[in-house]
Amino acid sequence: MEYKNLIKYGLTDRFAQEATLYDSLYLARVTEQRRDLYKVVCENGELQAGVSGKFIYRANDNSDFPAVGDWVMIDRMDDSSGNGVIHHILQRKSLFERRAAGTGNNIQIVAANIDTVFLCMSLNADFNLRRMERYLSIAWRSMATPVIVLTKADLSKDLSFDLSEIAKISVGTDVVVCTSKEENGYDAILSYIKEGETVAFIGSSGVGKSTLINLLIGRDVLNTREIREEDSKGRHTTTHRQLLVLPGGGIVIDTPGMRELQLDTADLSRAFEDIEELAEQCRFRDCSHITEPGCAVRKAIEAGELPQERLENYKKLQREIGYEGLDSRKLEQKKIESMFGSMGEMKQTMRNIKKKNKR
Ligand SMILES: Nc1nc2c(ncn2[C@@H]2O[C@H](COP(=O)(O)OP(=O)(O)OP(=O)(O)O)[C@@H](O)[C@H]2O)c(=O)[nH]1
Ligand SMILES: [Mg+2]
Repeated sequence: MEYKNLIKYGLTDRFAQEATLYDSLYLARVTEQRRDLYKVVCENGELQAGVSGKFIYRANDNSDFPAVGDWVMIDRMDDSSGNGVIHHILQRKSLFERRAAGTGNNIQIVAANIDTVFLCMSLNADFNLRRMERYLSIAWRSMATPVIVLTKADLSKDLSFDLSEIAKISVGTDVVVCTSKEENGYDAILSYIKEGETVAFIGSSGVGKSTLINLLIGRDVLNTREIREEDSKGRHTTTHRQLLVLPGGGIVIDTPGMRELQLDTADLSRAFEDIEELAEQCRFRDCSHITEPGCAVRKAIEAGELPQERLENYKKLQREIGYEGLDSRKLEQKKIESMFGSMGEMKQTMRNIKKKNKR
């Protein structure tokens, strides 16, 4: 099959090749998702689609369902006689996923098959190094190359200080500074968007992701809205993920503002330093502070030095992030994984970055 339209949407030989394995199905890319209804684009244009029953039957979690950016095999080329049915997802080359706060281990797919992920944070009140660390840690796992994008440079009180702060955590990741208030204020980003490649913008609500994409497109195709005056927080203007083609040839994915990411162990330790310090004095290193003799945490509760509630809250969060019941060696490993994905993935991403920078 000769593809023209899909090449504009980032089709590479590797996906075209894989698609030949499926007789009587058509290749398409997911451009939008609203709950279980998808918009996909195929060689003949856009159509609406849902997933086959097999997906629902076989899926273990959200990552088994199609996401924006996925290449899929679908049963028709237009939806004039009903929505299309997605039968397969082609093997993903990258996957940006996150665990949402307060949802246990529920995984959300932010975008699939992206080459570069712009981790956006604004230089106003939203500026928060810990949050950028979390973004970087999920980016390492995704196999996409992260780029730190600092937006709203016009609002920074001390740009050189902010940049020196970011340098402390950026570990080899490029940092780009932007503003929509100046002509060409977003040019620095353009060099990262190559023809046929897919980039995604992620970050808190209100940092200016959609504004930025509108500027890149040269038209206001996406809704944007002022942030709240009282606390500089965004209003969750973008409500679903969407893939768009830039006039210059790249493909961009806009995403809704991320609410807080789930805690990882490092955050847990920081937030519950008192308990972790007491735990070091427990007789057993892997004390669960329930029935073990010589438990310093329970002793502190009995002495009225530590509220029982605090221990319960700590355990609840431990359960949420799935670290409960791990011994200290496994816990250390988990911490490393949560920072960098596996070491192999981190190294691979580092190599990708080096290769990219050479080009
Ligand atoms: N001062 C200043 N304001 C900006 C800049 N970029 C965007 N804004 C404003 O910030 C507000 C939020 O921008 P959006 O583009 O809607 O933010 P978003 O990141 O897409 O937000 P969600 O869709 O809610 O995730 C709008 O009022 C923009 O005009 C900038 O560089 N400087
Ligand atoms: Mg938006």
